[in-house]
Amino acid sequence: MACGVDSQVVVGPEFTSEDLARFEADGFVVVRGLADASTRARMLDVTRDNLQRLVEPIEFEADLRYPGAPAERSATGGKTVRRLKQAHSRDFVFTEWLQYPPLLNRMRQILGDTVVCPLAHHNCIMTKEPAFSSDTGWHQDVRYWSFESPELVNAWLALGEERIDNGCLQVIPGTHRMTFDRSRFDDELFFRTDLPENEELIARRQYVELQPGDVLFFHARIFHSATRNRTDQSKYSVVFTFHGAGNNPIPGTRSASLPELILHGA
Ligand SMILES: O=C(O)CCC(=O)C(=O)O
Repeated sequence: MACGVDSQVVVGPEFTSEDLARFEADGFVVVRGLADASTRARMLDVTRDNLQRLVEPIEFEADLRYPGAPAERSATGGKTVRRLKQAHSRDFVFTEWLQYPPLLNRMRQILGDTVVCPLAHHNCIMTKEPAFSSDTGWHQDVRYWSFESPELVNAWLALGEERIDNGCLQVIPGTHRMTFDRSRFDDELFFRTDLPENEELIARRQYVELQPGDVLFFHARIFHSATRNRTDQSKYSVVFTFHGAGNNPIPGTRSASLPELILHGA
């Protein structure tokens, strides 16, 4: 199977006990160089081709209208893509990625032997284009997801460099285990930045800068955000979410609207 390791980067087959302790305490951990150059190149080829041909399903920046986005699809820049959805069906390289032992083993360490990948959430190539990208406010991914338990873990693979200036993710460590009053969120369940009682927590943000091939594992309850891309180069990331066997989507919800992939370890 592809996805192997670049010769100059040594990646262990699984999390160390320090990684696991950090994930439990902070809600995130970065593994450097998990995806090799040939896997990234294949993913980038698919991304560029699908962007050029606007292969649906697509979420456009204008659909969400976050700050910085064009007001509508017919406006200048209105066809700027925010996400190529259903990444898994776009090319076999994504199936290979989901089965790649150094990724899957790590998910099994957190979620248990049988790891399940919902196709209804994430399962996308996140695109952040220079001219019309947007700011994503502080949120928890599970806010609109409906599972028996909120214990889901995301794997965010950087296809290129992710830095502060091109809108890398920001996270607030430990928030995956905190609970907050509803009044601290706005109508769309973004954590409000205008409340003095939220300031101290937001000040604890950490910027997660990534090199190509690095993977950010983060809990779907952790608060995260990102700014728009302020450079002249596109930023692309491949994102999937996972849960353990027994944590089922609630019937009738969007989370149960598509099948799930059951991933068995090698
Ligand atoms: O890159 C970004 O703007 C953040 C994306 C994100 O967190 C999300 O869509 O859930």
